[in-house]
Amino acid sequence: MSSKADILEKMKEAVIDLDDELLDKLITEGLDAKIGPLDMIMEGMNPGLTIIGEGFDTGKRFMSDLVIAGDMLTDATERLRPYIVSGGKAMGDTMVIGTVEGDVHFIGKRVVGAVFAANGYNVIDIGENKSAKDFVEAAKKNNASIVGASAILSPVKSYCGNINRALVNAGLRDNLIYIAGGWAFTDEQAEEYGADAAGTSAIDAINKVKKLKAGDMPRLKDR
Ligand code: B12
Repeated sequence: MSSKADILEKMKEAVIDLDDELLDKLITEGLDAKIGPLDMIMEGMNPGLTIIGEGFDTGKRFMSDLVIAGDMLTDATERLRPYIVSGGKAMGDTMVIGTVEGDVHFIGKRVVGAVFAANGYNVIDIGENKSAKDFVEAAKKNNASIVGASAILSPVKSYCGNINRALVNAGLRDNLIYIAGGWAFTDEQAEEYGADAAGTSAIDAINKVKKLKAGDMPRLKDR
């Protein structure tokens, strides 16, 4: 049997080559070899996606490559989701998560949602290109204790500030944890836009939320 490193490397190559059949076989191999689903997504496939993104940036790849690679990751995440969720013990807390207005990227948001579900959260995914009003309405309706905003594109990251203001105006902000994240999201940006923390990955996000809840990391209002 191939080693974990071999399988992850082959997954990266399969994404770079846009070979969805091979990726599917490698996921089966990965599951048989008991490789964690998040390791497969973040250490295997994601580096391949990053290379395609960089190729797009420098004009070496087409938009269609981004779409195909994005679809491959979406299918893989859906296939692996039950394996991420299987350890979860329901604890009654609700997280509302969505991608901000102007942004349609959803793969990372789904991975974050799956990790929070695996940690016992009832996750309500409101979708992509969502306004501050949509976030507030969903938080109110579902009595959310966590709101997560995904902002992948640089020009839309500041929209996370609009969501914070809308949560404040609705009187919800003090009673919930607000976490923002996405490609290259920094702690400084999170602070500037009024979030309690920035999550650079799904694992980083759940770890920070656990610390914020336990009081081991101060919420923005207490800093
Ligand atoms: C796939 C992809 C697409 C797909 C999206 C498919 C889909 N359904 O999501 C499509 C083809 C639609 C697309 C479109 C565009 N894209 Co695009 N895309 C990508 C690509 C290659 C991968 C993104 C991805 O899914 N990564 C995998 C996931 C798992 O990683 P992630 O998103 O970073 O998520 C993790 C963390 O960020 C964090 N996280 C994410 N969300 C959240 C939320 C919370 C609450 C928290 C705490 C954490 C968190 O945790 C996640 C899991 O660990 C990236 C390159 C890259 N390396 O990121 C470019 C990229 C993001 N795209 C880019 C661009 C420019 C575009 C377009 C504007 C292109 C165009 N000219 O039209 C459009 C924008 C459309 C729009 N309005 O949104 C740029 C952005 C540059 C910038 N500085 O803003 C990138 C970086 C490519 C590049 N290098 O140029 N794209």
